[in-house]
Amino acid sequence: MDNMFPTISTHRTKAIILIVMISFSFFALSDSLENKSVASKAVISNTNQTSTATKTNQTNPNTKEFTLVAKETMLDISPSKKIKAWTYNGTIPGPTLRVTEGDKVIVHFINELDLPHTIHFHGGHNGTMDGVFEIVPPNKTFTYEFTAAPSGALMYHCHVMPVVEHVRMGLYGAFIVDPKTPLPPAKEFVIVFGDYDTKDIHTSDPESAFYNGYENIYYDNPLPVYTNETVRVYMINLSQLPAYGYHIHGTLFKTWISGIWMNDPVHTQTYATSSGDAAIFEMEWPWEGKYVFHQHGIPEDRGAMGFFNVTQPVPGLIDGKDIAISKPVSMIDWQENLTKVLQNATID
Ligand SMILES: [Cu+2]
Repeated sequence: MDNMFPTISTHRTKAIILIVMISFSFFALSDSLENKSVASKAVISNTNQTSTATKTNQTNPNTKEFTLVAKETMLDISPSKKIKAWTYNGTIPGPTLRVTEGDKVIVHFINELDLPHTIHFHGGHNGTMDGVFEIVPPNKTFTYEFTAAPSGALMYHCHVMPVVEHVRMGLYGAFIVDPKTPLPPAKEFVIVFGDYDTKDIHTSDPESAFYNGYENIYYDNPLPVYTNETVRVYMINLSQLPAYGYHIHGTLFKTWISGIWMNDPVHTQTYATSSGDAAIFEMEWPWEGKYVFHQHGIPEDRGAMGFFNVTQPVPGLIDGKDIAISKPVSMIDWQENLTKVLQNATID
């Protein structure tokens, strides 16, 4: 743990460069997207666009618009494992897409890979937007459009067969739908559980298991929270493993089963999700300390282990920025930047 802070600071420069590059890509794509009619949904068309951008529609606050580009990406999933992945926008997992229940969601999918792919969203939508039968060939695009529902921790992933291969290669991410009524304030984290094997992409016994695309990512870079701060975890299981329990130390936690807000929470010490399922957890600690979380059993020894670093609030913390007291704090951008830095991705 002692070298944690130097590690982060040496990566900070890389992170800033990456953010600048992504910003340029964002603006470069904006023009081309402005010209794309929203009404042109469900069409497969030719494209030469290249971008890692996601964007929100600025003209209508109830429309959330994103672009996901499937591309071949060399990236690290541990200090010793560099893999040739398939990604949405250059990382495993792809970007977290976050909307509010009832929003119109528009997702422009650009397939820059050599094989057909799709995006299948969990949650409600009609069959033409399901990302199963509307196969998107190489160098083609597809626009998904639907109304976000229900609220909860949902997900997206490629659904071309063999699905295990397409997901495990990296084509997956979190899709968070917030309720229309704002949630109570909390410090929020997204944890997407995945796995990989460098020798057999179809194995049921993968050598790597990880949160947000990198082995032991939050053991080496613990999640920072404060005593008595409400912590909310959106846990998304896109591994190909059997259901192992997610266990958190030093506390019981409230669990919204399947990650669906309309469910009543139950109190749990450990909660197992299967592949393709999710859960929302809420907890807090009155004591300072390091509180481990992990997939209890085999995956914890293959990289699915991290911890919350709980410290006393210090003077000068800003409510809603540093600490969640009366306002929420999302750590999702911080998490995504950390994954980008650690994966050190290069795109062909
Ligand atoms: Cu695919």
